[in-house]
Amino acid sequence: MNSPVALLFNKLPILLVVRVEPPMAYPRTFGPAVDPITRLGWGLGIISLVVIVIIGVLLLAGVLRERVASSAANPHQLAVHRDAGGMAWIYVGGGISALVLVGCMAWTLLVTAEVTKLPSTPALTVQVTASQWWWSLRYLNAKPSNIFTTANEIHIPVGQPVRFELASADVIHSFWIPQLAGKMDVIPGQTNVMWLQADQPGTYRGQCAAYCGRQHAHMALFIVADTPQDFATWQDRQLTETTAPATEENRRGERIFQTHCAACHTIRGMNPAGILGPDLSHLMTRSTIAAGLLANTPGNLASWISNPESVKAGTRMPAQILSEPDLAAVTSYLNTLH
Ligand code: HEC
Ligand SMILES: [Cu+2]
Repeated sequence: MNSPVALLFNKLPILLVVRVEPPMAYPRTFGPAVDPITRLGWGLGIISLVVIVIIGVLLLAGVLRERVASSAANPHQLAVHRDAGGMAWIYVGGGISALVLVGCMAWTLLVTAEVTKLPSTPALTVQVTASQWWWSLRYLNAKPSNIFTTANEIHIPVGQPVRFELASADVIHSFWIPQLAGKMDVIPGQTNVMWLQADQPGTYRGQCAAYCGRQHAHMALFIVADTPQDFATWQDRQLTETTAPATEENRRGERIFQTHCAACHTIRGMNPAGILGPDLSHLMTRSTIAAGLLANTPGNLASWISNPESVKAGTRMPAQILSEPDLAAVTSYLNTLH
């Protein structure tokens, strides 16, 4: 069953539907915090190519140029012949190269200044805390009751600048959503500030971009750029508090959650409220679990909860020793967290 041929045939349909443009392709970008960098990248690339072509042509011309005739006295001896004023070529070549390089440097500095300049009136500020191996997201608000926390999936309103304050709970990570912004390191004991803006609605994939341990590759994040109405709806949903579950099964699930999980996880409106793991208040509004590793389906939730280690080796969430019915009850309860 598991022969290489069978594997190939199992995987073939997946290979065929792989999108031509991978989700993190950055030759094409979608916002003012990154578009100048993209233009710079293309520009420097094209200039480098032109330089290579010019030098290649000159080199070929030099190699192929007919040599000045050897002196008649000794036909085996090549004449070393220098045009008067040949040094001028060196000055011209050196001068042009220097101009091009200084121009590239100036362009780079201008772009750097442009993309790092924080917007004076951001639509919102999100505090991002990176941990091995997931992202906690706290949406700040002047009104404390409007502050909420979520994980891994950052909703923002389309077409508006959003400010990010980046902190780390453990090691160095790097916050990178290639289609929307350049990389920014996330360093323990320091808060780095950056911004981005998405000009088109859609989901943009991001990834931790500094090796941060065993599951570094499974530390993805998503920016979902919503229309202003969709964003407002999402935000209102995040602000709602949990209510007592409707069925006996789910009430049991909630009790199991409180005894087994709430030391690490928060559900808005419930005590205690742990912060070692992602906020689960509105878990069902997220499309993936475990930082992009699994689609958020009831089956994946159950296998994650019963044995996270088998899904994401090294994860900071310990395996839960739960009976089958208890696991079903807690999973069913989590499925009510819309
Ligand atoms: C010791 C702390 C701890 C305990 C106890 C714990 N978890 Fe977790 N949990 C975590 C951490 C840390 C993560 C993030 C793992 C990752 O993505 O690498 C996590 C992730 C999750 C996720 C995925 C959330 C997301 O958005 O990616 C779910 C669901 C979850 N836990 C449910 C539970 C349930 C249900 C229980 C109790 C049966 C539980 N956890 C007990 C620490 C804990
Ligand atoms: Cu990381």
